[in-house]
Amino acid sequence: MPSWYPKGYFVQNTDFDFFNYAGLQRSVLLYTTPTTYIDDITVTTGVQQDSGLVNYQISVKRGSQFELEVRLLDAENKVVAAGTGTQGQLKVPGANLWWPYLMHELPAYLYSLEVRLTAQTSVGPVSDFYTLPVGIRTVAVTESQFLINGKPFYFHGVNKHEDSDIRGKGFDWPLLVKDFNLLLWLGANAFRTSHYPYAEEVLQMCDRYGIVVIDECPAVGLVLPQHFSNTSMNHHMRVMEELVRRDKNHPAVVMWSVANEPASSLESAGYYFKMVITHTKALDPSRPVTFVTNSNYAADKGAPYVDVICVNSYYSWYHDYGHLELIQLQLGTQFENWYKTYHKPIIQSEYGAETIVGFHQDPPLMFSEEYQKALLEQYHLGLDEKRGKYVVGELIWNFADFMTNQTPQRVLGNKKGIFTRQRQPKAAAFLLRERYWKIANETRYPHSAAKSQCLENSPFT
Ligand code: GCB
Repeated sequence: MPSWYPKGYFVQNTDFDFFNYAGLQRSVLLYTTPTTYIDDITVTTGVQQDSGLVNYQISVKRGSQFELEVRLLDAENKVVAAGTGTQGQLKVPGANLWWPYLMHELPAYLYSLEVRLTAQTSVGPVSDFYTLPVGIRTVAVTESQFLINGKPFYFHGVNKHEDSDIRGKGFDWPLLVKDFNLLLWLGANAFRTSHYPYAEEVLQMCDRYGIVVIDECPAVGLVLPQHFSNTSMNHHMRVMEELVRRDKNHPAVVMWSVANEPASSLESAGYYFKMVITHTKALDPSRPVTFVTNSNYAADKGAPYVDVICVNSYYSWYHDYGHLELIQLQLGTQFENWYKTYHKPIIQSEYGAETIVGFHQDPPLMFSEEYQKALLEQYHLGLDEKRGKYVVGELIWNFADFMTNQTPQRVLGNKKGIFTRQRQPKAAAFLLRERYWKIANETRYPHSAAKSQCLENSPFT
């Protein structure tokens, strides 16, 4: 420590652009179990002709003398299929599928899987019971499409953070309901859990409202060669095991993201991502896997292993300041380079501009609301060129302004939100709203007014 710091002086350094809150951020629940108990349930779903398939696997702890009864109930609480034992397949003729927001009515259709255990133990007979919401849907990726229930799906949504005034990162139901209200208002059908797993209640809301999730693990800031060591890789795999174990049964989760903006052009990143991605696919063969890159397409060593290319770029923000006229060319080149190299669907997983609410400037200058709007407009023109070809999504950075460390680059936090930290709209929110509803109308309900249809059905209006 240089001599201009007091002896023993310590400051924690973080290598990411959000605030490193401390303390308990979520509820802590204590629970008891019977001697023999249901430890875990894994559900995967499929569709065969007009029947839904629900495959279940149940793990029971501390007992060998037990019976399991499994029942699937529809939204009216009617039993539609039943089974026994630790694994099996339930068939639901004429199943109601789980669809993303705007592709079907709200709320999204959920069945309930009831698992009832009875066991003989040394202390006598015991029983255990668990109910799991189940959405029947399929996810698949082709060379140029992301399919949900066999239909091309276009992610039009946001990146978020668990962050707000007063509460910081602490879980807060009213805030969550407000955020969902805004997502539905916006016509957003998806978000990425940048840059860590969110509270389970968030995913439960996504299941209910059909908000599709790219579920990201906390691997943000893998930027130094030593971050790609075997120790780090093994730890990363354990983290993916925890994430998959926790979130595997959420129909809303359609893809795992194993990292955000790692130094994936380093030689060692190739082996590292091959191993982490292969491991994640083995844990959950039912979902595609990605990581979010900002490396050059020709240098990225991890991209060969992902199912979908998720690419971040900040044209006319972190370079070519003010030169909005370059965006379309640069974005088009970015997409073409990635696609010709990998022939995989692409999501623009971040783009945006820092904007201080209430700053106005004509002609648009950086940090003004007009600049954010103009930058988005240029991106949208570039995205529209490739949408329907092989670009399968766009996620704005960021849903709302959020707190960061203090640095000369940040004015009271990161201000790239389309909403303020208090969830008030900037001008860009209205622009994005028009766009998302337009995309929804074009692609989902070509003959009807999705906007009024969906707003009428919204539980929040
Ligand atoms: C990024 C990061 C995100 C930052 C954002 C920004 O690429 O993934 O964590 O907050 O850029 O605003 O610079």
